[in-house]
Amino acid sequence: MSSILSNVLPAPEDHVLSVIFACRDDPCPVKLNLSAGAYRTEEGKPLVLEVVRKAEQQLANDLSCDKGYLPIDGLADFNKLSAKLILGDDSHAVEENRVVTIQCLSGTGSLRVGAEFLAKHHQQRVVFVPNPTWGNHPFIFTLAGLYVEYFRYYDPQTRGLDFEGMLEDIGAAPSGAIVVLQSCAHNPTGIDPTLEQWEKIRQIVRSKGLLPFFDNAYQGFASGNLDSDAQSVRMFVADGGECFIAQSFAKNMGLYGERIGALTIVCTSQDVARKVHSQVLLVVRPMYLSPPMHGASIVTTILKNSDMYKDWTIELKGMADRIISMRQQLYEAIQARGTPGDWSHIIKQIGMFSFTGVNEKQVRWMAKEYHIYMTYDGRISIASLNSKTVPQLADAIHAAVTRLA
Ligand code: PLA
Repeated sequence: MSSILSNVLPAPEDHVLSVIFACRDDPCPVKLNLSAGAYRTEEGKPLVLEVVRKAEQQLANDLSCDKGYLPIDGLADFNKLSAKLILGDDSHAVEENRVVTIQCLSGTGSLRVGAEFLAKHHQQRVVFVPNPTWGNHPFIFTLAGLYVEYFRYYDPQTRGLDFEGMLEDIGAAPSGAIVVLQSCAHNPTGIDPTLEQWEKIRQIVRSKGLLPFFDNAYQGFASGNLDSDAQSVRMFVADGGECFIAQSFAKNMGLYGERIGALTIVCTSQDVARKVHSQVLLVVRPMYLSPPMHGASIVTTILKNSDMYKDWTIELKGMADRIISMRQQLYEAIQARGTPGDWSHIIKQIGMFSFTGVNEKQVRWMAKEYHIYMTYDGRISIASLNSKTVPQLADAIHAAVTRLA
């Protein structure tokens, strides 16, 4: 039979997916997957937060809940509460009704809706993203029809922020260019600017007339405190300027598979916000009509109820603290083995990941010899480690570094 599809070429190798597939196909019973950013408990299990279970029970018992379509922009209470979560209780922008928030499909969907909106309504088509950044950023913006360029971010020599380079590159961006900033717990480097540095970044973004687009995928996961992790965004919003924010509840509420997040667009006036809102609806409707209900209902139930909210912050802090203690354990285990080099970056970095500094050759070797999988840039998900797997990883890193320098 003739085939219409036989001319389809295989997709080029995707670095992240190929690691995931290699791990999936490895029959070794003690294989360790540190490639994807997914929180695991000390027992190595995925975690459903107790407060999420409680909210789900409550929703299941509420016979007034139906399964009708949500509006194009999602659940109204969800949008209001999500905006408050990132912008703060006392946000002037919210009080002045110049904030547009729409429920989207987690962080990725929020970025994509924002990108599509900008491709349609913004004259300047260049987007600057950090080098390196989350691997999906360039795809999301390019597929929306924008042009991706990079600003310097990571300095491999110091294993820290290349702050001078960052300011220089952002300062040289053309007027109106979109600048993607990760609000906290930068993926993959685990390195965030200090508050003083954020202030300098804000000044240059504003003085050059650039448009900040925050990716807020890890609020609460960096410090364990939701407000502290929102400081960078709030600094930009406080100056009255425009700002895009893609928000995700995948990590901080453990709702990965619910695909729940929000796009917030902070405008300069209520009138602008009204027009922007009407146009965002036109971006969403032909894409997926309206967003799914379950995740939004869970988040709304938790954010609305002060007891549940408090329980959530305690569980969130528990996850953040466990990640910090895994960093410490890994650092100590590497030190105890006398592995050559300075490994203090492991405890200095912030959030879910560690950018270990091991190279691609060493990563491939550890997969083959130790059945430990990480992305080829040497990024590991610290949140996927536990006390039992730390020694396994430290042994592998020690062997890889000493044998394959
Ligand atoms: N933004 C950043 C910076 C991310 O790291 C991720 C997820 C997202 C947005 C999107 O998350 P969401 O759509 O689930 O809200 N990055 C993961 C997942 C955790 C992945 O790439 O498959 C990562 O391992 O990098």
